[in-house]
Amino acid sequence: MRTALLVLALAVTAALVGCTAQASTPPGPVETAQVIMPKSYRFDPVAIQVPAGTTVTWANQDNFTHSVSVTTGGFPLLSLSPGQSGSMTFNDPGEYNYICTYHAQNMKGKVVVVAR
Ligand SMILES: [Cu+2]
Repeated sequence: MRTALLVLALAVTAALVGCTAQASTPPGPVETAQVIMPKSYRFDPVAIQVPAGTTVTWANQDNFTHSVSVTTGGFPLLSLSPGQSGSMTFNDPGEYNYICTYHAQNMKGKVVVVAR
């Protein structure tokens, strides 16, 4: 019993140390599950970070139709008219780059999925 508690304490300490190391890294992805497409032709924030299993929502607030297409595949293509929102769920940790297929040169974003 005492050993189990000690192991737990060590695990918690390790987790805290991990958090501290992550917090000190320079500006990375924003921790949010909401991405806006404001005027004009961009994703905001460009890079987000979510825990595994999170449903991420994109809201098109621009005057043009945009899409969200994860470049590695395996995800639905979201095509969003002005004023529309769409979402998809990210279950596996990893980095998922995505583009708007209509404006692939200008509109690129990233979802970083971390283990819970
Ligand atoms: Cu677009």
